Amino acid sequence: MKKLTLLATVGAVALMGVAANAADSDDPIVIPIHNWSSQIVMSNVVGQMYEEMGLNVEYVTTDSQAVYESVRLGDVALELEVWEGAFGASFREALSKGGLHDVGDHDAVTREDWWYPMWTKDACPGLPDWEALNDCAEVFATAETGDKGRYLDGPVDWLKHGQERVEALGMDFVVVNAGSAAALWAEIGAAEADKKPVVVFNWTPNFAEAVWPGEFVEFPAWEDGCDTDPAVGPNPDALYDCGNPATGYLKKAAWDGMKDQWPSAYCVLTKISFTNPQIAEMAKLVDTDELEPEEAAEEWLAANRAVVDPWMQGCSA
Ligand code: TMO
Repeated sequence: MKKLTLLATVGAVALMGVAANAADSDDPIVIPIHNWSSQIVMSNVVGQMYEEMGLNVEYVTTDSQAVYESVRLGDVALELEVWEGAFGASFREALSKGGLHDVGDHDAVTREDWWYPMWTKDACPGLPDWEALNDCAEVFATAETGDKGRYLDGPVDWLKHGQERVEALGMDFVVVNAGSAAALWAEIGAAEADKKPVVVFNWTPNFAEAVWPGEFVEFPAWEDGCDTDPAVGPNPDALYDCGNPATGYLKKAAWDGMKDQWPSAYCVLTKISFTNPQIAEMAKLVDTDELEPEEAAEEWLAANRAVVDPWMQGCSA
């Protein structure tokens, strides 16, 4: 029964030239989904590619740090967006325990850090320097933060360590965690009409860069060990006294068992490499165009067959 289903599926899809290898399991490939749009759309794009190959796919919403333990244990098959700044530490930790591996980098170069829309510079002309930002802290004060500035950090599970950074660098800012990515965009959007100065967590590639020109705050440059060795960075007694990597990686990761259980899917994963504009477009289809992630993925795929078809054809049986 199992075999018949698989053969029928492979037969049908073979017409499209992207058949999965008969050695692929028909168990669902479990793909984890997190709480920012590009990751959700990219996961659907790759899931839809796998479905075109006759493979079964299931999506699960998971915590974006705990997922590395899930990949290591094979509870999910892969992770498509390992951002260096947010997840490098959890990824390295899981790597050292074993069970997952690095499937290579996307073409994309990433940055995640304190960010402001350009109008903010009118109120704080020394930007993007972090010390100039700190000298302007009162410009960002709100009823909630008293005479200190408000910094809206990402949702807690992204572990951005904003509070530790404020303490390590002696900054006059209060760190507030956004409940969702949407709360970050709402903060910028609400400030736009009056050109109110705001500083929030943001990243690239993202849809936001096409909507609000802006800049990242320049903190002391990231050095390896800034999050593990107090001696690294300008404050000899503190961790997190550096910015995030300004040219961070975006990796793919897989459970070690994936290549034996779904060799064709694994083969495609090794070839996948999205660029900054492609990833920004994935986010835009949801955050600006307001499509559901599944529809956004369909639309993205339809517009990018020339990108994905060679990856899939290169992995056909
Ligand atoms: C991990 N993120 C892209 C939200 O910074």
